[in-house]
Amino acid sequence: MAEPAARVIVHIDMDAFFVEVERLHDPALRGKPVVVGGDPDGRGVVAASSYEARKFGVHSAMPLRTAKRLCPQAVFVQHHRGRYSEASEEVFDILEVFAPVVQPVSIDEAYLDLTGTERLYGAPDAAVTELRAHIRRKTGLPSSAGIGGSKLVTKIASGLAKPDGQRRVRVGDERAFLAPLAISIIPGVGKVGERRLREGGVRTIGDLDRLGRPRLEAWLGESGVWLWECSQGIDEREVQPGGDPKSIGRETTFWEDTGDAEFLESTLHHLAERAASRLRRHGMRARTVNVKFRTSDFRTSTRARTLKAPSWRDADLIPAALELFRQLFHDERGGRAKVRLLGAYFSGLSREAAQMDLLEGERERREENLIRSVDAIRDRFGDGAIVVGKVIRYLEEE
Ligand code: DCP
Ligand code: MG
Repeated sequence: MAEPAARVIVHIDMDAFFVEVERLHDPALRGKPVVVGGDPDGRGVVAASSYEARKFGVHSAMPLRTAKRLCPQAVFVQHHRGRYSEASEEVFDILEVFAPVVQPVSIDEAYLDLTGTERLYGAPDAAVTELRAHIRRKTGLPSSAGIGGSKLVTKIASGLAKPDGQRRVRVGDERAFLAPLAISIIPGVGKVGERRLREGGVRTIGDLDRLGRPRLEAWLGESGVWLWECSQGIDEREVQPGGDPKSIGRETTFWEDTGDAEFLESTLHHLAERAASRLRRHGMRARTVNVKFRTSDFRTSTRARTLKAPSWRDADLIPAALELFRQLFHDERGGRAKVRLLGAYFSGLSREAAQMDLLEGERERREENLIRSVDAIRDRFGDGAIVVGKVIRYLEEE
């Protein structure tokens, strides 16, 4: 029997994520040491630091005051949660289109399983170079990646490739790749584990390999076996697809609060359209349309409407969102409110097809196929590439 093809796993992690998102909003931060977390004289801790600041020893979770002492010339900025989740969603949208299986690990990090995509994408190195370039073009954000046959190896490789790099470890080269590295690089070997291993004379992963499995097992039991497996690059964990989302949406915060109803409506139209496209990409339908609205005095209101039947169609979802917006906008001081944040969300998500007669079913399937290809073209060439209205009309005339 032929051996099963080696897995092709990618670990991708955004570089200095919060810092880079802040740099999109304030380009003057580029090239400077930057610390995200807030007031350097306050009690907070560092959320993220730029690579320029890391040279001075600044790192995440360190008290801001310590960061200031180590790097007084750093620019200290407040953090903006909304900005990071927005950027994260944009990145995950790209990953989900690119890879058949995506496992989100944190706000800025994921494993991808690219096994079996070589015919489509070519060699994984080139595919990942293209993916990272695409992420940068679309979002302006740098990332790094590790490519290999297991989660362990790719996670370590992406860390070593940072910033703005990628590293591939070929199947069979794992032991040699890992041997010179310090044991602390193994995710899961904490400070205590490291101390204990050092006391036993183990400093590098190569030392684990030389000790061998029986001695490690006698010394540390189960953990010894696990450490030995790590030293061989053995890690059978699969890339697990993320579960179905509970809601899918898009929101935006304006640079300047605005009361321009026409501008707000067209923004909401765009947000709802992007969210609907995302819904279809997940192969889902929504039963409920929600609009979220925050005014300049930081009051947030939401309003929801339940559709007659779950839908994935722009023609059902977008008008419902616009209608909700008009109600909310009117109810806020008779249409004189200034808006800070606007969002469209779809919830009550399901996968099963709505009830319909046979003829409707056939028509719906054709329409669905068309919309999917429109979504695919938009992903590739941008929103302006196709006007959906025309496509749908063409279908109806047929
Ligand atoms: N984060 C945080 N608090 C921490 C660690 C991280 O708020 N203790 C946030 C800020 C980071 C983001 O999570 O920007 C991603 O964490 P990473 O560990 O991936 O760190 P970075 O992306 O900042 O840097 P790197 O280039 O090392 O990945
Ligand atoms: Mg990161």
